[in-house]
Amino acid sequence: MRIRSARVIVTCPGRNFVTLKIETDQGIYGIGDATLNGREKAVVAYLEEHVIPVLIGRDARAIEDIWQFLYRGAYWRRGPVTMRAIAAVDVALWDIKGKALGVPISDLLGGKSREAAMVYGHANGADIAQTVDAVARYVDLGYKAVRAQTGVPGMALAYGVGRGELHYEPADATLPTETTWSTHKYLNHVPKLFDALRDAHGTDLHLLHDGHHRMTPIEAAQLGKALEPHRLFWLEDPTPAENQEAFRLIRQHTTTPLAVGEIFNTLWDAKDLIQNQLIDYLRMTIVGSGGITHLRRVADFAALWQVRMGSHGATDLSPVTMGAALNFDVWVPNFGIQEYMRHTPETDAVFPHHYWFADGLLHPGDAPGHGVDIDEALAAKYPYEPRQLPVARLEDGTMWNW
Ligand code: CS2
Ligand code: MG
Repeated sequence: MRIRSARVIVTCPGRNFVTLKIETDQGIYGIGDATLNGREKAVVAYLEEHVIPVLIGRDARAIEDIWQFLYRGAYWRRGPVTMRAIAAVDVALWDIKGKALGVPISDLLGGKSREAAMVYGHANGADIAQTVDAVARYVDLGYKAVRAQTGVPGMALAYGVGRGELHYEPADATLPTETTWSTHKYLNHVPKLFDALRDAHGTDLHLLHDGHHRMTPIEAAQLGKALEPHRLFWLEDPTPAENQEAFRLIRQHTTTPLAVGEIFNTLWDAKDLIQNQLIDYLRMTIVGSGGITHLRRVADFAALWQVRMGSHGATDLSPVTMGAALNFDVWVPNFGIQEYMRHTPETDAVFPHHYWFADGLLHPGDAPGHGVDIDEALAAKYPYEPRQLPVARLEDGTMWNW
C-alpha cells in the first residue's frame, strides 16, 4: 500500500486548524492534525516544502520507518513545528492502518484498558461567585472533574477567563492582545476560589487549576501549600519547565500533585521531571509530540515512575487529535485524565467524529482508525484567519509569560 498523495487543508470554522490528508493507491486515506496555535502557517510550510515530497511512493504501512526518517532525517530535531508535522503524518498513517485492518487505533496499540476516558472541563468566571456557578454547570452536565480559573481583582484579563462560556478561545486577535499580570494579586486570590469551591461542591469532585507558567518556583510552592487542604487533582504548569530542575524546589515544599507538558515536544523535555519523580501527570499530547509512535514510548517511560498521562485537549487541538488521543487514552495503562474543551458546533461539523460524551467520560467509539473525518467542502467555506495568542506584562510593563 503506497502513499499516492498528501496535502494540507487549512480551515477556520471559528479558529484555525491545519490537517494533513494522506491518500494511498488502495483508495484508503488517513488524516492527521498539525495545528500550532498562532503559528499555523509555519507547520503548513514545513509539511508542504519538506515533508510531503519525501512521502510520495513510500509504503504507508511502514509507520515506524517513516517516523524515524522524518525525525532523524531532518538532522534538525525536536521543536513544536517539526514535531507537529511529524505527528500529522504519524496519526494519518495510524488512521490508514486501522482502516486497512478494520480496527480502531486502540486495538492496534494492544486493546482497551478501560471503556472510556475521564475528562475535565474548563470552568471560569470574572470573579469567584461566577466560577463557582460555572463549576455547577459542569457538574450538571455530568463531569467528575473540572478545572477552575477566576478573574483576579485589579488585574484585567487573567489567564483562562474567557469571553465565551463553553468555547473559550485565547487566540483572539490578528496581533497579540496585551494583558497585565500580578503574581502577588493572583496568589492572594486563588486560595479563596478553592475555599468557595469546596464549600459549594464538596470534596468528591476533582478540581484542577492551571498556573500557565506564571509563577517562580518558590511562588508555586506557596500556592501548592496553600491549596493542600483542598486536595487538587493537579496544579498545572506552576512554573516554566525549560529548566526541569526548577520543579525540585516546588516538590520539596508541597504534596499538591503537579502536571506539566502541554508545550513539550519529545521525551527529552520531560525525562528529568519523570525519572526524578518531580511531577505526577504528564500533559504531552499526540499532536505536540510527534504522534502516537513517540507518545506511547513517553507513556511507557513515565509508567516506570508512576507518572500518569493527562493529555492536553484545548480547542486548538482539533477533533482529529481528540479522536487519536481518546484511542490512546483507553489503551494507555498509566492513564490519568483527558482535558476536554468543547469545540464549537461549526468545528464539529467540519470534523465529523465518532467520539461521544456521557457521565463525565469521553468514549472513542469503535470506528476503524481514529474515527474522525474532514468534510472538505465545508472546510473550504472557512478560510484561514490570522490570529495570535495574547502576551502578558507585569504591572510595570516588563514582559512576562502568558
Ligand atoms: C491551556 C491551553 O488547555 C490548557 O491547559 O494551557 O488553553 C493553552 O493556553 C492553549 O492550548 C494555547 O494554545
Ligand atoms: Mg494549560
